[in-house]
Amino acid sequence: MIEQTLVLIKPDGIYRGLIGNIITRFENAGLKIVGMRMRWIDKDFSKRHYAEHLGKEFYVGLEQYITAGPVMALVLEGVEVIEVVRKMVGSTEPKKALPGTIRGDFAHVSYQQADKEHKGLCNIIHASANQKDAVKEIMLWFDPMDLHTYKRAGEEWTK
Ligand code: 3AN
Repeated sequence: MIEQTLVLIKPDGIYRGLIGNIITRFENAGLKIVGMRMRWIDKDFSKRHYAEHLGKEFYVGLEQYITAGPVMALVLEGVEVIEVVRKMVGSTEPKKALPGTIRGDFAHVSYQQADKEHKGLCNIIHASANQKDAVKEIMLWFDPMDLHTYKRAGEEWTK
Protein backbone atom coordinates (compact mmCIF):
# COMPACT_ATOMS: atom_id res chain seq x y z
CA MET A 1 0.00 0.00 0.00
CA ILE A 2 1.27 3.47 -0.88
CA GLU A 3 1.62 5.53 2.30
CA GLN A 4 3.07 8.84 3.43
CA THR A 5 5.22 9.50 6.50
CA LEU A 6 6.68 12.53 8.26
CA VAL A 7 10.43 12.79 8.73
CA LEU A 8 12.17 15.52 10.71
CA ILE A 9 15.90 16.14 10.46
CA LYS A 10 16.38 17.58 13.93
CA PRO A 11 18.63 20.53 14.92
CA ASP A 12 21.71 18.32 15.51
CA GLY A 13 21.31 16.90 11.99
CA ILE A 14 21.11 20.42 10.56
CA TYR A 15 24.08 21.76 12.56
CA ARG A 16 26.19 18.78 11.54
CA GLY A 17 25.45 19.33 7.85
CA LEU A 18 23.67 16.01 7.37
CA ILE A 19 20.59 17.17 5.41
CA GLY A 20 21.96 16.17 2.00
CA ASN A 21 23.30 12.85 3.19
CA ILE A 22 20.03 11.85 4.83
CA ILE A 23 17.82 12.95 1.93
CA THR A 24 20.09 11.10 -0.53
CA ARG A 25 19.52 7.86 1.39
CA PHE A 26 15.75 8.22 1.01
CA GLU A 27 15.98 9.17 -2.67
CA ASN A 28 18.38 6.29 -3.40
CA ALA A 29 15.96 3.88 -1.72
CA GLY A 30 13.28 4.97 -4.21
CA LEU A 31 11.16 6.97 -1.78
CA LYS A 32 9.47 10.07 -3.15
CA ILE A 33 9.76 13.46 -1.43
CA VAL A 34 6.29 15.01 -1.75
CA GLY A 35 6.80 17.90 0.69
CA MET A 36 9.70 19.69 2.35
CA ARG A 37 10.05 22.73 4.61
CA MET A 38 12.54 24.14 7.11
CA ARG A 39 11.01 25.44 10.30
CA TRP A 40 12.30 26.62 13.70
CA ILE A 41 9.55 25.51 16.07
CA ASP A 42 8.67 27.02 19.46
CA LYS A 43 7.77 25.31 22.73
CA ASP A 44 4.03 25.32 22.02
CA PHE A 45 4.55 23.55 18.71
CA SER A 46 6.88 21.03 20.39
CA LYS A 47 4.10 20.23 22.89
CA ARG A 48 1.74 19.53 19.98
CA HIS A 49 4.21 17.37 18.07
CA TYR A 50 5.38 15.44 21.15
CA ALA A 51 1.98 15.39 22.94
CA GLU A 52 2.44 11.71 23.86
CA HIS A 53 5.66 12.53 25.76
CA LEU A 54 4.31 15.51 27.77
CA GLY A 55 4.91 14.96 31.47
CA LYS A 56 7.60 12.31 30.95
CA GLU A 57 10.92 12.74 32.72
CA PHE A 58 12.79 13.49 29.50
CA TYR A 59 10.22 15.92 28.02
CA VAL A 60 11.93 19.14 29.17
CA GLY A 61 15.23 18.05 27.61
CA LEU A 62 13.42 16.89 24.47
CA GLU A 63 11.70 20.28 24.12
CA GLN A 64 15.01 22.11 24.61
CA TYR A 65 16.58 19.90 21.95
CA ILE A 66 13.87 20.15 19.29
CA THR A 67 13.56 23.97 19.69
CA ALA A 68 17.35 24.56 19.71
CA GLY A 69 17.55 25.25 15.98
CA PRO A 70 15.78 24.75 12.69
CA VAL A 71 14.29 21.42 11.71
CA MET A 72 13.91 20.12 8.14
CA ALA A 73 10.50 18.48 7.72
CA LEU A 74 9.87 16.06 4.86
CA VAL A 75 6.89 14.07 3.74
CA LEU A 76 8.00 10.86 2.04
CA GLU A 77 5.77 8.63 -0.05
CA GLY A 78 6.22 5.01 -1.05
CA VAL A 79 5.05 1.44 -0.58
CA GLU A 80 4.81 0.76 3.18
CA VAL A 81 6.98 3.84 3.64
CA ILE A 82 6.25 4.18 7.37
CA GLU A 83 7.88 0.84 8.21
CA VAL A 84 10.62 1.24 5.58
CA VAL A 85 11.68 4.64 6.94
CA ARG A 86 11.60 3.46 10.57
CA LYS A 87 13.98 0.65 9.55
CA MET A 88 16.27 3.11 7.78
CA VAL A 89 16.24 5.42 10.83
CA GLY A 90 17.13 2.73 13.42
CA SER A 91 16.48 2.40 17.16
CA THR A 92 15.56 5.40 19.30
CA GLU A 93 18.62 4.92 21.47
CA PRO A 94 21.57 5.52 19.14
CA LYS A 95 23.88 3.05 20.89
CA LYS A 96 21.36 0.33 20.00
CA ALA A 97 20.91 1.53 16.39
CA LEU A 98 22.49 -0.86 13.92
CA PRO A 99 25.29 0.16 11.55
CA GLY A 100 23.77 1.12 8.21
CA THR A 101 20.83 2.91 9.83
CA ILE A 102 20.85 6.71 9.97
CA ARG A 103 21.09 6.78 13.77
CA GLY A 104 23.55 3.89 13.79
CA ASP A 105 25.83 5.68 11.35
CA PHE A 106 25.63 9.24 12.68
CA ALA A 107 24.16 9.53 16.16
CA HIS A 108 26.67 7.90 18.53
CA VAL A 109 28.55 11.14 19.22
CA SER A 110 25.34 13.01 20.05
CA TYR A 111 24.23 10.22 22.36
CA GLN A 112 27.39 10.33 24.45
CA GLN A 113 27.12 14.10 24.68
CA ALA A 114 23.44 13.97 25.74
CA ASP A 115 24.21 11.31 28.31
CA LYS A 116 26.93 13.45 29.89
CA GLU A 117 24.81 16.59 30.01
CA HIS A 118 21.54 14.82 30.93
CA LYS A 119 19.79 16.39 27.96
CA GLY A 120 17.10 14.96 25.70
CA LEU A 121 18.38 12.08 23.66
CA CYS A 122 19.81 13.65 20.49
CA ASN A 123 19.22 11.16 17.71
CA ILE A 124 19.26 13.34 14.57
CA ILE A 125 15.97 12.29 13.03
CA HIS A 126 12.30 11.64 13.70
CA ALA A 127 10.02 9.41 11.64
CA SER A 128 6.33 8.72 12.22
CA ALA A 129 5.81 5.51 14.19
CA ASN A 130 2.57 4.30 12.59
CA GLN A 131 -0.23 5.21 10.19
CA LYS A 132 -2.25 7.16 12.78
CA ASP A 133 0.76 9.25 13.87
CA ALA A 134 1.80 9.82 10.24
CA VAL A 135 -1.60 11.32 9.32
CA LYS A 136 -1.67 13.48 12.46
CA GLU A 137 1.93 14.67 12.11
CA ILE A 138 1.66 15.46 8.38
CA MET A 139 -1.44 17.57 9.11
CA LEU A 140 0.39 19.36 11.92
CA TRP A 141 3.49 20.23 9.87
CA PHE A 142 2.12 20.74 6.35
CA ASP A 143 -0.60 22.61 4.54
CA PRO A 144 -2.18 20.19 2.00
CA MET A 145 -1.32 22.63 -0.81
CA ASP A 146 2.39 22.16 -0.02
CA LEU A 147 2.22 18.41 -0.70
CA HIS A 148 2.65 17.44 -4.34
CA THR A 149 1.75 14.57 -6.64
CA TYR A 150 4.20 13.71 -9.42
CA LYS A 151 5.86 10.71 -11.04
CA ARG A 152 9.53 9.91 -10.53
CA ALA A 153 11.49 8.90 -13.62
CA GLY A 154 11.02 5.20 -14.26
CA GLU A 155 7.93 4.93 -12.08
CA GLU A 156 5.72 3.90 -15.02
CA TRP A 157 7.73 0.72 -15.71
CA THR A 158 8.18 -0.34 -12.08
CA LYS A 159 4.41 -0.78 -11.57
P1 3AN B 1 11.44 7.66 18.16
O1 3AN B 1 11.90 9.04 17.76
O2 3AN B 1 12.47 6.61 17.90
O3 3AN B 1 10.08 7.31 17.61
P2 3AN B 1 10.11 8.25 20.67
O4 3AN B 1 8.94 8.74 19.88
O5 3AN B 1 9.87 7.24 21.74
O6 3AN B 1 11.27 7.70 19.75
O7 3AN B 1 10.78 9.49 21.36
C1 3AN B 1 10.77 10.75 20.76
C2 3AN B 1 12.06 11.43 21.05
O8 3AN B 1 12.16 11.66 22.45
C3 3AN B 1 13.29 10.60 20.69
N1 3AN B 1 13.63 10.67 19.30
C4 3AN B 1 14.32 11.19 21.60
O9 3AN B 1 14.84 12.41 21.07
C5 3AN B 1 13.51 11.51 22.85
N2 3AN B 1 13.56 10.44 23.85
C6 3AN B 1 12.89 9.28 23.81
N3 3AN B 1 13.17 8.51 24.88
C7 3AN B 1 14.05 9.24 25.62
C8 3AN B 1 14.71 9.01 26.86
N4 3AN B 1 14.53 7.89 27.56
N5 3AN B 1 15.56 9.97 27.33
C9 3AN B 1 15.73 11.12 26.64
N6 3AN B 1 15.13 11.41 25.45
C10 3AN B 1 14.29 10.48 24.96
